[in-house]
Amino acid sequence: MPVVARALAVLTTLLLSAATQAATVQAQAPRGAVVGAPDGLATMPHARPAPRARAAQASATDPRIAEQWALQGDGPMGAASAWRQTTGGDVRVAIIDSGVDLGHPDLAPNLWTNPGEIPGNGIDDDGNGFVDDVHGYDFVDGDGNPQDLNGHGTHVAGIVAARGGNGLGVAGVAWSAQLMAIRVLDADARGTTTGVAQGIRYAVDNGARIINLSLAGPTPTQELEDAVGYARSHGVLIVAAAGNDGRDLASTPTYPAAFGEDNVLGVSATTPDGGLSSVSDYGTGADLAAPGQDILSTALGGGYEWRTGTSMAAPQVTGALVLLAAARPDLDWQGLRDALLAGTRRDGLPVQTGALDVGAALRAVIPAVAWRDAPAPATLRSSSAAPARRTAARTAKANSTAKVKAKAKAVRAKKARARRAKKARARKAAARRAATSARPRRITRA
Ligand SMILES: [Ca+2]
Ligand SMILES: [Ca+2]
Ligand SMILES: [Ca+2]
Repeated sequence: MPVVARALAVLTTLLLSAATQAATVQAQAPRGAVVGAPDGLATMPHARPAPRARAAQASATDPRIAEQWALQGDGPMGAASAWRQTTGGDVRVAIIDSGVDLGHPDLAPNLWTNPGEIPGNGIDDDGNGFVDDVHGYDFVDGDGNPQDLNGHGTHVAGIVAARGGNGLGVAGVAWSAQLMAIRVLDADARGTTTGVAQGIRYAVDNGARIINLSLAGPTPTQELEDAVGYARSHGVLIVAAAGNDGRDLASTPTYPAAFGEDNVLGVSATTPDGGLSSVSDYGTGADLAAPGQDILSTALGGGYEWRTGTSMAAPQVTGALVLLAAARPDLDWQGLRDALLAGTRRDGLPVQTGALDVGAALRAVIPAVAWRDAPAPATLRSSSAAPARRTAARTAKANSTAKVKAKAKAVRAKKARARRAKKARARKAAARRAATSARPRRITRA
């Protein structure tokens, strides 16, 4: 218990210092509890996974796909099977974070655009209460420009849906989507629960089906919980990072992940080995786990970078939900959630279900007749398998086996010819009988 008490004291200290920061940035906003992005941990270069050649998954033309370990084959999270069914669509998904680098060439094609808003004229053209909100809104500065000043939200957005197959950079779990950029974290990736609640309501009111919240805070404020309930009543799923304190959420809960509402999916982070990342929170409140360590994605200024944390795991799940919603537009939030959780791998991770498997999730909702399997691997002919170390004895045996086989084949061929000849004779006889019996009928009808 003293350990827990110390941990809470440290959290409180961080909370207070951060609260001061947030208050100066957001003077006009109502006071709210502080939330932070649970990572900010740029991965050290030596931790970068080595590129791996994957001829079997050449469909993504993005040049850095081989460095995205989570998306290789079906091993980490079933991406290969999923991408044979769908690579995304126009599913609207809100990234409530530090904003998005709106000019990033691997993100710009997948940005949501508010059709009723004219940019830069200082007028709320579509009357939704927000001026010039073309791609989303900035609740930190209170304007229509949710440009990222930290890099966190840009990284998260790329994991969900960096444009795939465009010959550029990386691919998201979904190759296409409508990314709504909602800025609630400042340049230090700090914000308040008030801002997050505002962001959730904006996302819901503007048609997002899924909300990604790669952020967490220790305080379950009523306004945050009300916003989560607002999303639920409008059929919107919320995917939340579990937090990066390496703790059990049962004793040290983070919010919104630990809220009891069933439209909230808390996500823990896994390593390339499939185990729980040492930084990841876990336990009650963590519905499932997903790859979160050494994740390559989009960076400010049109670049790419690695990051580690549950902030990187949540958007894998969000991307998976985009694929599910694209494949089955008829499913409501419960259908999407049930399919996602039904597909998880129950492999002993300390989370409510198991590890994300987007292929298995899709398999749960795509009819068997419509399911596209991997092409069968080309079979090797015996002649192409070089008998480099074949001994004389084995060669002789093989030759003798070959002779026996050839003789058996000749016998089979002779029998087959005989059968075909017999069938042909039978067909001719049947045709003659038919012609004979048909003649009187023709005459009768005529
Ligand atoms: Ca507007
Ligand atoms: Ca406008
Ligand atoms: Ca790309």
